[in-house]
Amino acid sequence: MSRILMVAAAQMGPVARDEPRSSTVARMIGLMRQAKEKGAQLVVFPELALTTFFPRWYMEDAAEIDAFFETEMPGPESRVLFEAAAQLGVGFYLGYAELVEVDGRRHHFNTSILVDATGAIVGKYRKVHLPGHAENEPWRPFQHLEKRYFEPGDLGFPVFEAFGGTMGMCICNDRRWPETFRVMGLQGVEMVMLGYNTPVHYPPAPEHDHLQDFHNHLVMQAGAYQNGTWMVGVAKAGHEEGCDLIGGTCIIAPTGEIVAQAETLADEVIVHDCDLDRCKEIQENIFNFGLHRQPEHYTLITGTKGVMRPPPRQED
Ligand code: CDV
Repeated sequence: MSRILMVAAAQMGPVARDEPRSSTVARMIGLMRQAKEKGAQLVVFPELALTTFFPRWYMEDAAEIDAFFETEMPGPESRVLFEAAAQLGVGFYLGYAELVEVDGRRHHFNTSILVDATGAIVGKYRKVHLPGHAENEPWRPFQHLEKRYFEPGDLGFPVFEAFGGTMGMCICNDRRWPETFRVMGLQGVEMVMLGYNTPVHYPPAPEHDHLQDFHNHLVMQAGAYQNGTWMVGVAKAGHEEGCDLIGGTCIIAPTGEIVAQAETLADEVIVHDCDLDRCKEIQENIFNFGLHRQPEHYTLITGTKGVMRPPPRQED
């Protein structure tokens, strides 16, 4: 028996600061059509796909900042994406900046949604691990102000029964944290979707710049294998507003093997027939959690945020 889900990873090239959402959405619909022609049932788009990666700029003006956010989803410009998906009969994962008001308080999140083949939202995730900093740091060639513009997600790492399987979402920096995958793994996740914007240059440790592509695949392949899940990682890539973003969009099998990978730093669609039943090869064997995990030894992971070193050894 097999449960095949053909998934498409829709990498996007740069989005300029002044590119209107209507143009970005038209590009995305083009990618969606290509994906459908290849037979895809589900299309995964990048993080913050509707706009340029705005956390690279320091801004103080609330209206200027909020212009990058969506107050409704679908909104006036993104509605056509939902309509195209429903008309084509494909689902999608979309990353965007979300602005919501709850009890008179405004909240900004770095969000992704899962939309089914009828155009209905069936899942939402808000980015938990926000990298970067909150204040202007002029020594950097560009800023990474996610801690200024977003608050950490408040939804945890939910999974969703959709597309014939158990689907999970996370966003960019989340992929570097094993906890992200394990929390979804413990809910039986069978496919994790993730969009990212990752600069080649990492100002706090530029000696690692040449390792950006390696680290990108390293963490996603490890997360897939250690939880026996399919993984779809999708970049916004290329030279965006003076900043080089890595590509490396890929689809990873539950064994940790990359089975499809983008070749460019531009708009590009790759697809793969993912047999969700292959998750069992790992989940029922080497990483059979129920059989092999020893959670009583893992309490530090949820009980502690930073490093807790042992007390210094007493001299005799
Ligand atoms: N958008 C991101 O979360 N980017 C981070 C960079 C700043 C390291 C990432 O983990 O790729």
